Order: sequence, then structure tokens, then C-alpha cells
Amino acid sequence: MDANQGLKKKLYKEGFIVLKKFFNEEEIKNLIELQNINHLNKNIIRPLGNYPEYWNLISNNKLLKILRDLLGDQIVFLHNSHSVIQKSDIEIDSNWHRDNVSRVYGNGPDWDKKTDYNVLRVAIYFPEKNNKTGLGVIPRTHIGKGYICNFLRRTRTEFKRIYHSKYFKFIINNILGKNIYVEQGDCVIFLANLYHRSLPTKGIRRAIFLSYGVNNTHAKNFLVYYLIQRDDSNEFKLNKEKVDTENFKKFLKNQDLYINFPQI
Ligand SMILES: O=C(O)CCC(=O)C(=O)O
Ligand SMILES: [Fe+2]
Repeated sequence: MDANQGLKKKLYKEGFIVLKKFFNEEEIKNLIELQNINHLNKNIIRPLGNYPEYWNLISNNKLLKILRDLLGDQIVFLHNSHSVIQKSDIEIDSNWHRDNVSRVYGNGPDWDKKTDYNVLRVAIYFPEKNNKTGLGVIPRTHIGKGYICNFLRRTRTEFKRIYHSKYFKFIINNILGKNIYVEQGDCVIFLANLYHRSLPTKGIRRAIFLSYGVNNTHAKNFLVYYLIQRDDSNEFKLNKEKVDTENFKKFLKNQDLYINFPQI
């Protein structure tokens, strides 16, 4: 039996798992350095394929080992990835959302029960000490609780004042939602169709986000959505002016993480 069988069960049941201190101090130091070199003045950079210094993280052995335990041996890298250094709450969008294609619960191919949904998001955090931050989640919204998401969506569009009120937010964020507070080197892995949000944060917030899956229809739909369908899909595409894209594809092939790019 896989060492991580328990984690796998938990991931599919709750929609997320938390790996405390997944990266050690040396690794954290290197990741912070990596950000400092690549961000310059930007608070967000994406996709990370455009930044060769991040490739080692994409193929990090420890990370791939756990992902293979969760998804099976044939995992692929799904390109939607970014790195953030957010200096204040203003730079953080803390709205509840899903990262998958079919955003409305039960509606669209992501919810087709023929193939289990298994696109994973990996969030790696390295906040400064005493800086409360992390990820908000509504557990099990990847398999049920569609009414919560519908209710939230309706309130956001039709009853804006209520949606933005302190009391309403408190109930949703703290009673239905769960705040996962993180420390440096913690890693949260969640299914892309789980309802989640960034936690508002005082002070500098540093994090890196990656996406993985297996070569199935969900992964293909995810790529089509981010690389082609979205209005801002240019932000998610590899940029030939920044990187030798063929070289990145070769790298992914060598690491056994490659999936064909969607054709228009
Ligand atoms: O900032 C975070 O903690 C979460 C960001 C997020 O929702 C995402 O990258 O999809
Ligand atoms: Fe997200």
C-alpha cells in the first residue's frame, strides 16, 4: 500500500490536504531567492514555464512523489501556475471561487461522474513570521454542497450590499468556510473544483501555485480553458520572447510530465 494512501483518501473526501513543513529551511531560502530574482517589481508572475529558474520546482522530486501517490504514475504538468509577492490586502483577491472550467456545481463536463475529477492545485506558502495567511476553503464543495455555491453566487450578483457586509462575510468565511493558516514551507494541495479563496493578509504574502493532473478529459479541458478560452488566456500562455518554449516542452517530456498542447 502507498505510504500516502491516507492522504489520498482525505484529499478526495475533503477536497484538500495540508502538508505542514513540506519544504525545509534551505529549500524555503532558495524559493524566496528565486522569487526575488524573478519578480523584480511585479507582484505576480505567470506562467512559471516562462521562468526557467522555476523549472526545478515544477519537477521537484518530493512534490512529484506525493503527486504520483495521489494521482497515479502518469502525472502531467498543467501550465496554469504563478508566483506572488503581495505587499498588502489591496493586491489580494479574496473572493470565493473554483479554479476548474465548469464553475457552477453539477453543471458541465467537470462534473460528469464517468471520470473522477482530479486536476490538482498545489499552493506553497512562505509568509514572514507572525504573518497570518493561507487558504480559505469550503470543505467538500468538490463533491456536494452545491446550494452553498449557488447561494453565494446569487448573493454576490443580486444582493451586493448583503454580500459585502461584515456579518455576511463572517458567517460564510468562518462558519461555512475553514481558514487554513500556514507557516513557511507548508503546502496545500486541493482539487481545482473545490471552493476556495486567498486569505486577506497584513504584511508581505509570498506563495507559489502550480497545477497537475493526469492525461484525461478534465486535464485537457483545463488546458483549453486557460490557454484558449479565457479572455485573459494570453497571461497563461508560454511566451516565445521570454523562453525557449520548445526547450520547456523537452524538459517536461524528460521529466515525464508532458501533455500535448490543445490545438485551436
Ligand atoms: O492566494 C491563494 O492562497 C489562493 C490563490 C488561488 O485561489 C489560486 O491561485 O487559484
Ligand atoms: Fe484559485
